[in-house]
Amino acid sequence: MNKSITIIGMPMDLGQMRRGVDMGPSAIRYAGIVERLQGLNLEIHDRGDIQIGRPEVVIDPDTKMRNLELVAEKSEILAKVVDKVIEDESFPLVFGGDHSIAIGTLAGVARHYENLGVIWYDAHGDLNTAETSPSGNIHGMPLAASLGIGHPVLTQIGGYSPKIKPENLVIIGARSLDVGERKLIKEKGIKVYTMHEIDRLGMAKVIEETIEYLKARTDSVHLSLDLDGLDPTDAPGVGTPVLGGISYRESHLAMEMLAETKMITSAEFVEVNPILDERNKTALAAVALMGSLFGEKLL
Ligand code: Z70
Ligand code: MN
Ligand code: MN
Ligand code: MN
Repeated sequence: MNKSITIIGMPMDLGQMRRGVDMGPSAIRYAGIVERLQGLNLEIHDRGDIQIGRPEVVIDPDTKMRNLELVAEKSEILAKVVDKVIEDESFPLVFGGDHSIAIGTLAGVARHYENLGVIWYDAHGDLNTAETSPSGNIHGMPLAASLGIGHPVLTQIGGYSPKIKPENLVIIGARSLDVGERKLIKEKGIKVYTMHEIDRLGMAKVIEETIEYLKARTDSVHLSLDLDGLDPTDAPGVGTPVLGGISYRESHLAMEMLAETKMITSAEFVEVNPILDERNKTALAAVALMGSLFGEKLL
């Protein structure tokens, strides 16, 4: 893992309908992320937030997609910032914002690697397109877009497509998948550890297998962690809570095991919504998990 880490706030809430997720980066900072990572002898640069403003909601009459052009415009900016951070040999650590921000993050990251691996830690697949989406919300589409599937305005962010190959992807924590997403997972042979596998194998085995799988085929790995991957009792401050999720403890174990491998080269923590939270619990969980991801140990 790089010694230098650059925090990028991406307070974009345009990919879904609930306000408040734009305050995610602030909530994570209030929960003490900078101090926490400084305590690990890392060089932390917080470059502040990318400006989103308060644009008017626009629903595309043809595709029913929410804020398509706005999400694309802001994603291009994020992609450039992330690209520059990697060029400067720092580790990009992005705070959402809703999960649509991953389109921009991955556009900035993937151009630097031949075979970028992705761990998608989430209750959802985020594999919808305008055609399969039940909501028109772009936060349900970033993984499809990054695979080169969906509206060209989304797949072409950064000027190239695809960002990742389906065989370089591992989804962990899935328990809410739409019909079109299931179809795509089968078609593309995407590796998914649903809650069923996590219950059955245990998180240690799931992460061991994930590491082995990605080591064999990728040259670096991006972690995209949606806080709704965790159970709502441990992370209540998310827009789309789904019962029966990954526990706080299991998540720590996952982060600790990933830290040991030093294979993660970029990360994002998304969907923290302090308006829906209980005393900033979800942001505090995110900070604690980042501590583990960056090598924090008790002894
Ligand atoms: C649903 C959709 C979603 C995050 C909810 C939900 C997608 N599959 N993604 N929360 N992060 O609307 O596409
Ligand atoms: Mn570059
Ligand atoms: Mn998500
Ligand atoms: Mn989700």
